[in-house]
Amino acid sequence: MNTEALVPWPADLAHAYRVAGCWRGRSLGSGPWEWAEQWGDRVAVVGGDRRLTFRELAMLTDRLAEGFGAVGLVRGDTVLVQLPNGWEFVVTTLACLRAGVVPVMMLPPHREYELASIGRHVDAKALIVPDDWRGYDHQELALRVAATLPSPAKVIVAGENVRSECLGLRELMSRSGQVDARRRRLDAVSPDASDVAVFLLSGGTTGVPKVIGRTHDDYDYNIRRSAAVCGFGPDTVYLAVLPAGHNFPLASPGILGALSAGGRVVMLPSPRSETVFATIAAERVTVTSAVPAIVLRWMEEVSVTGPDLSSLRIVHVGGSVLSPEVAARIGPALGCRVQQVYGMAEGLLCYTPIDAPDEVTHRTQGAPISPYDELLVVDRDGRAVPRGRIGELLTRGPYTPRGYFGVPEQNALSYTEDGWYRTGDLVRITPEGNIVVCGRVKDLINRAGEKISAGEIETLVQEMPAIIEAAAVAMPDPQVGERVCLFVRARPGRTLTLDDVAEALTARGVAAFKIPERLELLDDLPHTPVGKPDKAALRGLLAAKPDTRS
Ligand code: J2J
Repeated sequence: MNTEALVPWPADLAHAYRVAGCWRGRSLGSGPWEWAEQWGDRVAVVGGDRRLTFRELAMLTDRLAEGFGAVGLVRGDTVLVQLPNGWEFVVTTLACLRAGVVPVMMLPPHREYELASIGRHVDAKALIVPDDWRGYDHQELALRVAATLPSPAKVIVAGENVRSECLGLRELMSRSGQVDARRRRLDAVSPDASDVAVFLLSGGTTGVPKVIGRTHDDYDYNIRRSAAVCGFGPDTVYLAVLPAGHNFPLASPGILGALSAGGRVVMLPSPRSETVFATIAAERVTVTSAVPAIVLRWMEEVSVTGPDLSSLRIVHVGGSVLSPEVAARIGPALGCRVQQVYGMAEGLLCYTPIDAPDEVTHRTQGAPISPYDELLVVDRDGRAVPRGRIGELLTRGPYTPRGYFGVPEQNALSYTEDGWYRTGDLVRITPEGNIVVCGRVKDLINRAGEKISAGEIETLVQEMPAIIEAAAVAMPDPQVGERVCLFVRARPGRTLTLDDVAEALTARGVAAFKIPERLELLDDLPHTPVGKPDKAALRGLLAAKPDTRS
């Protein structure tokens, strides 16, 4: 990895965060053995038909970490991890943290376009994928992508059907040998706490790859504070249903929060109500996290005669706007409490307190996890607005890095000169210090918590010969919050259908969740005075002309 492409915290602040005890100077890779020493024989991870104790988890982590070394992956190398929620995801992530190999958290629906552009950007040395997932051949995809990357990249496959050109993940972790000796060897090459531990993907507002390097120090603090605020402990049974590569299920407090508190993690690759309810009952799940779109489905499909959800104490809801009305119905419907979570892969995390009054839980997105989080709400000219007024939220703090990896021009837009991250969210702060998300100024579509960059879609469809100009706009939707509507000025005499757009984007290797779900052809797009498509006017057109499909 090109470490010069990272943007570090200023040295004086880094020092202050250490002195304050936020940064403990330890690698996240030391976690599994520390946990094993405290909770050795208790079950740590459940995934498919595997149940791993903390001790087994530590041993597998070490075996895989050493296996990475044996195939030439060394500290500082980046690997694209595209695994569905299963025990392999957990072991792979921990082994990366242990060896200092940096996982880039891709999502299972990503295809050539995302894997190749991110893989090039981070100079990936390997892709770790399932053999086959939901009828799609990920090995084949990974081999195609690997062939386009600048450095020779290995394809490591989780599953049974490993092709001869690929390496088997299970084989890499089937190493024999002395456990303690291996542990010492790995301890000796442990990454520095200031090294990047994981690369998370940003929702993004342009076509530029935006990856966020989270250091061991910062992510450790993020996890520790989250686990404390959410009351995680050895009795926690956390169900991971959102794609585990998202910051929310991974570390808010999620999988890493539960394990580091001595709790248990149940990995489930699907948020389907039936499976989720059955798993909650079977594993006595106490807490899970979901985006509002998924919680809505659970609420619709839970029935009084349904399975036993009595173990469920808390649902964390975040990722997109949750209306106060829906928030108020979740508790009674699922028989648990709600904690709203407002977070971002870039850093800042806010939770409503576990024991907050309904007013706070239903109507706010909570308060930051750290007294060192700095918040600034500004108007369009960047001036602070009076407390309680709406403006764009800027933030800095001990777990909010100062820039994306390797994109200085983008960083000049997304961060202020003095290191504030521009969230692009419009918020107000209540007198009690809770954040209320009121809208956004960034140009993206939030589809069931998945962020889709309008600019990225526009750039891609503009490659189609039939299109002169295109603008992607969020279309409100009762199920998923927002869907992508594409406004297009087509070349005279050319026809264009939604299917044509879907076909072109699919052929280009774009993830299915980004594909527009409505197409509106216009003779011309409305423009702002500076000549950009006028999105406010387009949203107005949508409001006046609701979707008539089905
Ligand atoms: C409204 N909008 C929200 C909320 C995030 C925990 C929880 C969520 C994310 C996440 C995360 C929102 N109400 N409660 O990483 O660790 C929108 C905002 C924000 C953007 C960040 C976590 N919670 N959002 O969603 O990086 O617009 O992280 O800036 O995917 O989601 O998106 P992302």
